[in-house]
Amino acid sequence: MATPRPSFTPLTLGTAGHIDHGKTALVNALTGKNTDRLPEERSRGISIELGYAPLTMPSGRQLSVVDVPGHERFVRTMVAGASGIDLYLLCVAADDGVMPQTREHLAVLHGLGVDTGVVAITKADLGEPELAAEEVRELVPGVEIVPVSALAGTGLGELRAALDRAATGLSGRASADGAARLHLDRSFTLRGIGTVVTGTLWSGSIGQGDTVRVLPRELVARVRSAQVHDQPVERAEAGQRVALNLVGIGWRELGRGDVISTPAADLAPTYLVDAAITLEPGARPLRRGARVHVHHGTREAPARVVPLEDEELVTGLAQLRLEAPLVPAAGDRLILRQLAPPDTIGGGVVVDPHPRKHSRVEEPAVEPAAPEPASPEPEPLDEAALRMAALLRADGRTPRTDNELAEETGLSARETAERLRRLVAAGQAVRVGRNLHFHPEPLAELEERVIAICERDGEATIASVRDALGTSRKYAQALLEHLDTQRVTRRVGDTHVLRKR
Ligand SMILES: Nc1nc2c(ncn2[C@@H]2O[C@H](COP(=O)(O)OP(=O)(O)OP(=O)(O)O)[C@@H](O)[C@H]2O)c(=O)[nH]1
Ligand SMILES: [Mg+2]
Repeated sequence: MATPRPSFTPLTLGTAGHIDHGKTALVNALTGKNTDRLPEERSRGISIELGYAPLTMPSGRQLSVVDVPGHERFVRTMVAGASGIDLYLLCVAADDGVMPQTREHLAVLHGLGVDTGVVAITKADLGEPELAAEEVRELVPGVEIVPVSALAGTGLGELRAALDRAATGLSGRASADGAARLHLDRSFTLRGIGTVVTGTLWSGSIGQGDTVRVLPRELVARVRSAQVHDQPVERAEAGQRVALNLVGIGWRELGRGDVISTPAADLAPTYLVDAAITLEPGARPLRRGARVHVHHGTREAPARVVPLEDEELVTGLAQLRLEAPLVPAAGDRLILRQLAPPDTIGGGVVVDPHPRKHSRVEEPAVEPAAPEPASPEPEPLDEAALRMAALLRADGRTPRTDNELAEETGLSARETAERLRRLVAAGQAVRVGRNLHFHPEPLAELEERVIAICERDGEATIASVRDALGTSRKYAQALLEHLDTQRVTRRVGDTHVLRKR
């Protein structure tokens, strides 16, 4: 089998835009593929997960499309999807105009350095496309704007041509040679095939027979086969969206956020990152110790910010002290989000992925230190630890207790605690209470929801959290106590209120 050399630079196009602004309908009209595949997406009429489709352009170029959800609760998923894209298709509905996630998605694109794209004024059969276009022109001066209707099928040819123009001249990641880096967005199993993972190859190439490392956990697997757009290839190249069939690893042992690399790659998980940060206009300056969520690739981690140049950070160098590991390289883009209220506040570029711990400002006496990892080097995870990680991942928002994990794995309480400690150090678990650990992803989602409750009601109680999340009292209480210890909320009698920033 010959490796087809793409005649065009492989590029990925990401949708962006507020909920219900017609992103998925437009991708469907352009590609013929409905990227809302989950039954829940179809019944609720909203996108929840990332969707993928190939799009053939008038020039013959094929773009990989990533369709993102617009719901404010799924911005984290949007950031993971946008982290691999080269150009955007921002959708603004003619009958609704510029809305909060129009702005927030633009902030994410800005933070990621994705400044090429086209704006579609969707649902042009409704409302006033010209009014919406006017709002867009103010927000993104100079961008090409095309009114379209997925329903009536109008404007699609113009939009394809505009996208083709935008793609011309983009260099993408094709020239990014060196070690392979694949940031995973999905892991699943196919009957008779086994573990399949997908993602965008940020650099290098990867193919059949390669032995690969899975970071941050340092697992090892072998590539049985590789595909690009459902076509088998001998080697996938930088910039392409890739699916790999892996052997020697179960699909639950890896997933979104993990990085696949070659053994020789100079990549390692880190808890400290020095970055050049730029906050969005209007974002509140960050003081030492401010807690943010840092997104890199398809992964995210809570962190404390230590401005390195001044007391407060608006633009400049900062050290990010991460509570879970990321796997960045120098020059990579980061996104910063605040949890309360949830919003994208800026972006940055990694200056040093493995700095020593330093700060220009003296340690304040009262600022609680970020929980320090026991050791910056993740300790090896054995079979039992991996099984626990898989169980916690599968349990999602209602994880079994540490005791139940011990029972399930047949380990003693001490052995279980030791495995959990290593999982915490590897960013695969977060301790949320005595006898309770969560996988970080569902925990981050729950945190956002509790903060939303606090903002709506002015406070959260065990009962309100239990009811809003449809969970039990036990989990509601553990969550609230966790947020208190993380200094996101503060307990006042029987209620919990957001801490003032
Ligand atoms: N009239 C009209 N309705 C449209 C058009 N495009 C989409 N819609 C409707 O708008 C609603 C939302 O469309 P989606 O494509 O799911 O919106 P989305 O931006 O993908 O939404 P999220 O992914 O949840 O953010 C659906 O009910 C569509 O049928 C259009 O061109 N004209
Ligand atoms: Mg959608």
